[in-house]
Amino acid sequence: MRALGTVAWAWLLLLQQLAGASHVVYENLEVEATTAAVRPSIVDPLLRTGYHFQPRKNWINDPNAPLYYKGWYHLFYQYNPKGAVWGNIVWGHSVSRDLINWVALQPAIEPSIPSDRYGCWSGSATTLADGTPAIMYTGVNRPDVNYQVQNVAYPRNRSDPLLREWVKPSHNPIIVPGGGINATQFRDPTTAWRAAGDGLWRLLIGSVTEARHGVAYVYRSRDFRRWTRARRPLHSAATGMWECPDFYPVGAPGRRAGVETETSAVSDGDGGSPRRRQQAKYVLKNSLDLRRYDYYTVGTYDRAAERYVPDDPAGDERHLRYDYGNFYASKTFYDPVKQRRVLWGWANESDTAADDVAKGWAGIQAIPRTVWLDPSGKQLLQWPIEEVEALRGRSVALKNRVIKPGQHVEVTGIQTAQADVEVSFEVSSLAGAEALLDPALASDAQRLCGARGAAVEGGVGPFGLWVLASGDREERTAVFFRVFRRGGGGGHDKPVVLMCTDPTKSSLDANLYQPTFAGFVDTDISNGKISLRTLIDRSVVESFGAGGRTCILSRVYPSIAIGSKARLYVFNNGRADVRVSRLTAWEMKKPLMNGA
Ligand code: DQQ
Repeated sequence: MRALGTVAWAWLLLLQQLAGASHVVYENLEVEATTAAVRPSIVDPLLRTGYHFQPRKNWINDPNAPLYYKGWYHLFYQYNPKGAVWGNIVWGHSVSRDLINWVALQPAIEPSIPSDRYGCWSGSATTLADGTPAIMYTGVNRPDVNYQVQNVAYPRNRSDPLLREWVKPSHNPIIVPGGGINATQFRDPTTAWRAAGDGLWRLLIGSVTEARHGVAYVYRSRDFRRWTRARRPLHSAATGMWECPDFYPVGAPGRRAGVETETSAVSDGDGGSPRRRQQAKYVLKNSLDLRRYDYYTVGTYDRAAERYVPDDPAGDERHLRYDYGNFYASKTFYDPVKQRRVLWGWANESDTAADDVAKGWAGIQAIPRTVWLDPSGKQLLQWPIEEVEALRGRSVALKNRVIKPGQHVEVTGIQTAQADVEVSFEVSSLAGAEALLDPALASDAQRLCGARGAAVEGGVGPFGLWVLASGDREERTAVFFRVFRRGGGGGHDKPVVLMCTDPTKSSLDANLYQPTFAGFVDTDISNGKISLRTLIDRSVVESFGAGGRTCILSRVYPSIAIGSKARLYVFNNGRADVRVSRLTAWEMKKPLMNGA
């Protein structure tokens, strides 16, 4: 490795990261990285996120076993206590009263038994009938290959609301691969649920078949100790390995209240009337190892057959995503305090591993999001938990401001490197929307955004925000919408709305990996109205389009627009006028963040 030039070395590390090589151990990185190219601005502490979850230092990846217990929210996470690259994985542990201010505790689960000696990988928590939380997680038990088994851990002291110590019973591992399962691709147990009728516990484990189909195996148990695999998996699709499956019920379309995963409630015989249960919708989410994103389908759970059926038969090909940007290995939990379902997701860096070593930290969690079923019943809506609004400080507003074609307007009066921005746009007319004639682009938001980025003038749009922009706008990250009409539809088809984050100009450093991210927005824009909310946090731009119908998180590393030099603009690069009916931008305070 030493023979590699510094640029080649940096690119190699970057490619490994992008290829999803999350399980690569960088044995000599700390040494090698000192000779690798590190961008001077990357280590600027003002690029370190302020209000997104992160530990004081080092590497984190997947959120694990989020739960609420005796007045405290708990978040565990994949953590390398020894460095800023993946490796030496233990379960970091932090607690919070409000999901915003966090206090770090000692790691909760570390390698200590034969069945987790070489790694304590991802898993979930289940609240048992007597209120005890149980953690199920993947252990790696061989040094040569990543041979995976599932273990359980219980709190040593149930009266400790901070759940500081976890005990691994001697009957671990409790699930081992068998019956043709690929033992190196068998991981990430879900929260367990208990179905009325037989009262058995069920959970899912992600894997891949010989035919390269992603698969969620169902395991059942009466006592949470002896588990047997069901004859058929809950679901499977031709996608490659499924990491970190998540499976949960959602409320009726448009109802924001979450639904608890059936656990203790079922044992009391009140799991809901058969009719109610039959109508309930479920979400199955999988993290695609090959492409490193989280996709989900909405469907029904056939308890008798122990099968999940997506409502949209093409759902496994269409890949509806929680987030069209940098967001992976997510996990939800039901919050009994606010009766909502909350989603956590990991956002990796998009610099190089050598940069991360120089910074001394890598990885954050996205702002927790409340998720619920859209009134259409076809997709989820997501919105930052309301608690984040407690961080809002000074604000400025724009009202009824028309942005003419080619114009931009600066939002002044507050610092915007760490800010929360909400905007309501109104397009004067959709008549000039560009026709979307190329079927390859019409079905691929990512390609469409690549071809028609923020700098390409359009009919209706691009319009939106330039965030983390330098005074001369040479550096800027664009978050925007663009409206198209479908070709050949006689003009009566619903307009197509594209939402895009374009960070290609986010830094003067040309060597950063800064792809555009995009998703279509399933919204009715016939009245010309659409909203955008963007959480800006120094090196994160996390956006929610049309009330959370489409979300995009992007990591960016400006070289000039840092700290007080970061500016915020509204821009319109289309040919139709766009009115900002209202824009409010708040400075965001820094919460307690694990001592970071
Ligand atoms: N990360 C964990 C695995 C999981 C992967 C290891 C997803 O359990 O499959 O750190 O990022």
